[in-house]
Amino acid sequence: MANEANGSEALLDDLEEFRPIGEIEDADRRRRKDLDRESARAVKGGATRGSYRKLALATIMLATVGVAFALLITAVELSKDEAQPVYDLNLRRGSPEYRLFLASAGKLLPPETHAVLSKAELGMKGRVLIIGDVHGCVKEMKELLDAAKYEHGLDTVILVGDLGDKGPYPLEVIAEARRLGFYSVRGNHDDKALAAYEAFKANKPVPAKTRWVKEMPEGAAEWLHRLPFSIRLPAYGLTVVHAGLVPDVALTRQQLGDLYSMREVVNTTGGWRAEEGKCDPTGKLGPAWASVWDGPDHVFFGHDHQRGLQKRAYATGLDTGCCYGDRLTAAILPSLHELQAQQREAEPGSLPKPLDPADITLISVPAHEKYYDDDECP
Ligand SMILES: [Mn+2]
Repeated sequence: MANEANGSEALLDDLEEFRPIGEIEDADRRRRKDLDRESARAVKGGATRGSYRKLALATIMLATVGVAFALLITAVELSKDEAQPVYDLNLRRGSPEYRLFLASAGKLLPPETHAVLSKAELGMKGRVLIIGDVHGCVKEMKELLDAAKYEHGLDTVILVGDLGDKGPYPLEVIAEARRLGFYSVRGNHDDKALAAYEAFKANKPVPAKTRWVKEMPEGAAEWLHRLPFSIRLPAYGLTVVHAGLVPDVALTRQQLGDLYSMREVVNTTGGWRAEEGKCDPTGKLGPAWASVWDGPDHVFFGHDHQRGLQKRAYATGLDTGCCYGDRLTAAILPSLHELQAQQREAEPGSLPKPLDPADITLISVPAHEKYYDDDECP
């Protein structure tokens, strides 16, 4: 009702510019009489112009709802005939397609999104080696393992993801990781590789940068598909993700897309919000997430070669841009046996403490050459 009155006022305002005041007042009086008669009839419950209008409106609304429902049913029926949705190769974070992708569990998501490595799986005597973004640099990966005196069957190796793209030997990196029983989290490029593989299988175009997936054995694709978004080692108080975590948000409540794409966080009234922060190494949008991460787990991650090695109190960034001609870096952690011996010496009978940054040894090897140019940032 208020709207109707405002509407009339607006109409009168317009007319006032063109008609003499007397005429306007006459018209206004007539209009008010009409309205009075109409409302009097409405109170009596008789059929009025107003109630006809309401009836017509209700009919139109009912018809609209009916048509919408029919369209929905048709859409559902049509979608049943369509093949399984294939990855959208250009997913923008936050886009409806992206949300659909994250929601389409089963085919596209790994069977286990957040993996845990127990003490039994790690063993007491082997060390833990966490390696930064390899991006097809298989020669450097082997040299890094040699430099770390890696012992197969004893040490546990965890890759931070982004095994292929950019560098020269993506398939060899995956083959070597599978052969040696490495663990890895899923990086954004592993996801792109899977998407490209799905597209290739469906006879759809594959982006030039990801053509290598055409040679990928099915077992390798399945291995990539199974990579979880995070790996936790409770015995060490550490978590490995490809890109980052939003502070103050439980692991299981984190957006999976953030885990492999974020670099920075923006402070909002509702808490921190993840930002991809691509080409923003000076943090104009917000600080590097790792600089504000305050545990409890120590997080090892990659994905941010522009910032390079990050040594924070509760996080270590390991992407030192090997494919860009820089270095490949690993963090080495002592065996649980050794850690426990140290802790017993320090505080007899105490509970296991969080990972001490002093227990992290960093090691790196130089890239043989610059395999890829960072042409994506100005
Ligand atoms: Mn990445």
